[in-house]
Amino acid sequence: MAKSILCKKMILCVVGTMALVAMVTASDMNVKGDVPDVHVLVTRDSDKCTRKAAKHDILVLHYEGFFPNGTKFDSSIERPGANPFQFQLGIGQVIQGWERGLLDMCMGEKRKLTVPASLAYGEQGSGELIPPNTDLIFDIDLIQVHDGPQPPNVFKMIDIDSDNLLTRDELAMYLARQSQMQGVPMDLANVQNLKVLNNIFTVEDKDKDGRISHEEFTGPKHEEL
Ligand SMILES: *[C@@H]1O[C@H](CO)[C@@H](O)[C@H](O)[C@H]1NC(C)=O
Ligand SMILES: [Ca+2]
Ligand SMILES: [Ca+2]
Repeated sequence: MAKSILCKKMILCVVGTMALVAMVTASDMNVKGDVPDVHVLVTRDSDKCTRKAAKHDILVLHYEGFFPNGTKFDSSIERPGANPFQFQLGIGQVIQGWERGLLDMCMGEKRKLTVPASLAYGEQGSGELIPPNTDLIFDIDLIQVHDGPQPPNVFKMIDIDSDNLLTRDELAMYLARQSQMQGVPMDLANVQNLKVLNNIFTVEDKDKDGRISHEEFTGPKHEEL
């Protein structure tokens, strides 16, 4: 995971829940007409579909990623050891294009996902590898699907005063606690966390009232309050 393009920005990935925020610019699951969505093409049907990928499942898969011009930028197969990539669906560990495009996929199925930049790495791109505003194409071979753990209720963890709204202060404190647990030096943490905080509010506070409601929050939470 750590070596994967899908989780390149380590600090953000460790923060986990918030990784999605740094990686996507549009994460509204209620797709509106004008928001480009991921395009899914099934390139091989599963022989017998015993299990379909659902939220919170652990997925084990091989993938190859391409730019629209055909250049391959990443491949789980070509890495040393060729270990398949493993992650939990539905908790922001991967780009939104995957979160959406892998839902209901059968074990043994192959898909080609065409992911608009807004559901991949957005205007920021990712490191040296993914330029800003780049659509990405992925060939996915889903090897295994199994039950994942119930993720922690991160919303509750952030919402210290339990009013079901996340303020900037509450989120800042949460990020500071996370950095401290990971032993990130304070100077560095302060700078990084401010960026993360701003990103999160830009993306998650959809009605721009300065607070993130339970409904707005796309990180791990339980559906019931
Ligand atoms: C293909 O597209 C990528 C991303 O836009 C770019 O970085 C790369 O230089 C392109 N390669 C060729 C051969 O055009
Ligand atoms: Ca609160
Ligand atoms: Ca809000």
